[in-house]
Amino acid sequence: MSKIDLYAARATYTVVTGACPHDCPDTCSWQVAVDTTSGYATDIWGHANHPFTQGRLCGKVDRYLERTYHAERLTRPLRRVGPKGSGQFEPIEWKEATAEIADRLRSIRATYGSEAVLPYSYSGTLGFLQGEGMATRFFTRIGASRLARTICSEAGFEGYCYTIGAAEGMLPEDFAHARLILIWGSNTLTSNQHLWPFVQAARRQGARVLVIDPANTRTAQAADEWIPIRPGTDGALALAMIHVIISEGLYDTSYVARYTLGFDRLAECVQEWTPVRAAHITGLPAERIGALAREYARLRPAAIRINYGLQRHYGGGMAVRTISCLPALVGAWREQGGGIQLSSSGLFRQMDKSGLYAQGSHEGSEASVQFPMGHTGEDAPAAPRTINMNRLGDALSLEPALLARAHYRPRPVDRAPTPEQAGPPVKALIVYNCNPAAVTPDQCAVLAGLRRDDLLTVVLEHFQTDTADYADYVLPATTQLEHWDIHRSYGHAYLALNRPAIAPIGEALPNSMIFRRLAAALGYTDGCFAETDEQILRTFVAAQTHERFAGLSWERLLADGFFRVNVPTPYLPFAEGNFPTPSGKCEFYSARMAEDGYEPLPTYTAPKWERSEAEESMADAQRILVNEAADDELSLSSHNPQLVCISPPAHSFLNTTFANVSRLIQREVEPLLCIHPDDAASRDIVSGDRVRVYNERGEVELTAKVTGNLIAGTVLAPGIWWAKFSPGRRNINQITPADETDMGASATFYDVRVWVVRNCV
Ligand SMILES: Nc1nc2c(c(=O)[nH]1)N[C@H]1C(S)=C(S)[C@@H](COP(=O)(O)OP(=O)(O)OC[C@H]3O[C@@H](n4cnc5c(=O)[nH]c(N)nc54)[C@H](O)[C@@H]3O)O[C@H]1N2
Ligand SMILES: Nc1nc2c(c(=O)[nH]1)N[C@H]1C(S)=C(S)[C@@H](COP(=O)(O)OP(=O)(O)OC[C@H]3O[C@@H](n4cnc5c(=O)[nH]c(N)nc54)[C@H](O)[C@@H]3O)O[C@H]1N2
Ligand SMILES: [Mo]
Repeated sequence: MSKIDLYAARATYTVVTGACPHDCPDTCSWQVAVDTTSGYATDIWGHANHPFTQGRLCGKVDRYLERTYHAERLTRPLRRVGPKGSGQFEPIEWKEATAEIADRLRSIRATYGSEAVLPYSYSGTLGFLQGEGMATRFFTRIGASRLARTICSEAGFEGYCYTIGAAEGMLPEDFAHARLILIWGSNTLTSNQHLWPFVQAARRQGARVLVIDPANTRTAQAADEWIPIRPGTDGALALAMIHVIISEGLYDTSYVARYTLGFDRLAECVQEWTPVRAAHITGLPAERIGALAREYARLRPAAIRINYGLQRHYGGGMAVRTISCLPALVGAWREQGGGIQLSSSGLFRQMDKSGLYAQGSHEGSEASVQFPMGHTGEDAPAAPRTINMNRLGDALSLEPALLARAHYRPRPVDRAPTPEQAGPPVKALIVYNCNPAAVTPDQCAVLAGLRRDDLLTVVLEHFQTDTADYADYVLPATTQLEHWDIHRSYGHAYLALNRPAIAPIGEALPNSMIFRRLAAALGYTDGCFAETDEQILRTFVAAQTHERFAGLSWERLLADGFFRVNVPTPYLPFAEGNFPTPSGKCEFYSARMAEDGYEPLPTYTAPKWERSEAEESMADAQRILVNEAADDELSLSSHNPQLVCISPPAHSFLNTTFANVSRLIQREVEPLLCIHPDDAASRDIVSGDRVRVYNERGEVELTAKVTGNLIAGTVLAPGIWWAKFSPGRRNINQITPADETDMGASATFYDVRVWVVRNCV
């Protein structure tokens, strides 16, 4: 018997349809059984009718009830009583908390101006309302600094859009029709599980599945072949593939002639990109590169799935831009099962969000489609400054030169402000849907900022996270079981409605209500703070007049729980060109890139870790000299070369979410460092050893796992553990850089080198 029938048969149960709020391409629809006598949710499962969820939740969200009813859920507002970071708080009343916060905000704005207030949020929930909906109303009203939400996907997004025009491409269902599937920089079985049934369907029809990844991930192990590439070098592989496809005449001449721009120049610029050259860079045999290019061009339809793993490197934007040229070159877009998928967020780009944000949103780039409040370069002169979230450490510095560096500059043509133009120091940080003390790069700098006594930090949370420990006020927020929302997806074509299933736990409130109360405490009486959550969402749905949303209504969402954007099935968006680029073609040559300060043709942008080793170790040595054990470090560095360190998602966590649920912690065991047997042997490391992983930024202690499922020269630390549950209360973001990618000023988490030594203590 299906779950829904099971509970329908029980008089005291109701079943409520909702949606998973998490940052994952799958955006599942779920159903929750609630015991109406107690009001408790007792069961949760994937919606059986949802064509992509297909009745299954992942191992993490299967535990959503455990997380919701966790003994450590925050249930009352808290005020700090101990030093920052100590985690010592006392409960207070909501009224007191909002009044005190409003007082502090008023005096900060009077002294330093509104830009001294900085919102900080990312992807705790991707809901339109509990994400940035009400928050935007609040921060726009205040005139706070804006936040460029760059921590995840901007580089790839920008690179893709320069070539294709928008974040649109293949839909996941169509992977079932492919004969060749390249999974490129994505651990699909971990981070996009619901795509896998379609990959399997293709395999049953004889498709080959290849995984291009520095690690032999569970996805690579389940595929036909692992193509072990050095991190950050995918652009070189793609250039060599283009070289082979063009030089051997394997491209689709008529597709190229009709629907692409700049082929001749592309052909010229890839001439030097022989497989031999790319082999030196990528670590792959030249023969394998040549064969891959031929397979890709000949096996039709050919599908590529890129996720965001490969763009967390300095050249990430250019790499994605180059890879996105491949389907047009071979005409893969013509067929069902051919093309590429990065993100489907562009399917929702015509949604009208102006009413949602009420005060007038300030969306600049396409990037803001995925995460609202994106960059605002073209805004009215009075627009507040925009701070790059990756540079939180700099943003919280009282040094104007560092603050200037934290300003958002997504393109080479965007100039940095001078220290004099940097604006006021950040005096108030309001964090929601985010755990910056654990997830943001250059953790030492972030924590130094969060420790500032003169900084007002307010954290809206479910749990006492690493970040909440640094708050002056912690405000308890509701989970997805307790509030309304609407979600769109970045991995498929469905919108989903989330209905609350249970009453809020303790005194927790939805983010929307917390911002309403803060607005009220500041004396704002604007109508946009009076609308209820349900009203806001109804109005939002009613405002969608674009043909893609024809048939969408509130009633329909209530009845079905989800809605497929009006695009044809199968969806072959570029079978006859129609690229949403300036030229309407797939842009091998991009004039827009030239204007923005880039090379207009695909080119290789090397990762930073590849920079001259000598140059780097000199600089590092100088910095390390100021550390204690300096002599040790210096002598070590000469015979202990640095390793590239990547820290992709752990299977059982979602960033730091779920990393406090004991059953999921048990599955991940402990904070690990996967290391190749050769790299381990030369350092005298065996599995189970505690190792120190460090560089000039910081250090973290991990447990070694020696494994051949990784290329030599690269280590891998599955993330993201809570720092406070890690040795020395430090996690992997101790060693990650706040440096920005080539495009979109995104994060370069995986473009970093570390020393690894066995810990002798
Ligand atoms: N279980 C789980 N699911 C998640 C998340 C999670 O934390 N846990 N996170 C969610 C989030 S926030 C996001 S953004 C999405 C997408 O998340 P992604 O970051 O795309 O995650 P993965 O799919 O694991 O892809 C990362 C893969 O890329 C590989 N990789 C790293 N560097 C390179 C490189 O330079 N080249 C190539 N070819 N491969 C490289 C890694 O080894 C890893 O296997 O997943 C979401 N889903
Ligand atoms: N080293 C390393 N660092 C990384 C990455 C990596 O691969 N390696 N990945 C990066 C990526 S891709 C991403 S997307 C970021 C993600 O970074 P974050 O956006 O910080 O994501 P989470 O760690 O999941 O933390 C989200 C927090 O929001 C809270 N939350 C959830 N729902 C709500 C709500 O409704 N209201 C409120 N107030 N709070 C809520 C959760 O309790 C949780 O503590 O991390 C980045 N950091
Ligand atoms: Mo992400």
